[in-house]
Amino acid sequence: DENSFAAKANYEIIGIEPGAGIMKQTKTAISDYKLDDWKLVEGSSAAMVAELKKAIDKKEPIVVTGWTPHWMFSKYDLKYLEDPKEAYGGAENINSIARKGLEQDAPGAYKILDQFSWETKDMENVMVNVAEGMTPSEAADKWIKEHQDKVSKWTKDAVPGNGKKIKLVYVAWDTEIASTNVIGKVLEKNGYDVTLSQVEVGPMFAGVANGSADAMVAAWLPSTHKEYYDKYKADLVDLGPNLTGTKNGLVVPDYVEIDSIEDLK
Ligand code: PBE
Repeated sequence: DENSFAAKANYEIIGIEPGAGIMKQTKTAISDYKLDDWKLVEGSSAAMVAELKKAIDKKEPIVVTGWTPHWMFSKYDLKYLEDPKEAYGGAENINSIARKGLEQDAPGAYKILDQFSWETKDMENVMVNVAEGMTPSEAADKWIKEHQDKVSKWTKDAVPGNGKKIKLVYVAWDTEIASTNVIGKVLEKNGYDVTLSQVEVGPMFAGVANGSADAMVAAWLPSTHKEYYDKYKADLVDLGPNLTGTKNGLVVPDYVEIDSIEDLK
């Protein structure tokens, strides 16, 4: 019926970049919950947030793909739709991954990447500053300056880089823009000549696996990037979580009348 939430939201879920794990999870959700009339709209993380803002300004219904950590939760009143069928898996981790041979070629960088670990509130601090207008580089510098205690744990016993080149790959998700800029700066301060290279998610995994990139800190596991991880894991060195407790799902403004993915039917 035309007054249903679904009709008012145009049967559209506002998605992000086509290769993102959350897009695949959303396709699973559409099929698990039998949302045959719904379309998943491809776009970008930035476009998704822009659509969300537009809808909130007009108090209109909207459903987006969303994840935590994200600054949008501190800026807007939002809720995750309940996911009783667990199409989005549960809480996850973000892992750091190095290329094979990095430990021998750049032991200091390897050690720093291996010791890199922070919390949701740290990542959000950087993300909020970027969302409010700082460049990622400025926001990373500020966070590092204010958290020397954490940074010194990451750099403990790491030999200096002596100008050796390190290439980090990342995808332009707000979370990864934050983490990659921070760890990039920390590697620079330890004497490495660091390049950050923005790519799509498939090439990010492929690049570290084939050695054209040295590392990434952006593997959401075990579910979001399972497809990519399983494909390349034999050629990667998994350094374990740098952040625990992430979440993916469908997100709506607090003011909408539904609470569960089941209510989208
Ligand atoms: N995300 C943010 C990514 C991982 C980081 C949840 C949008 C994804 O879905 O692949």
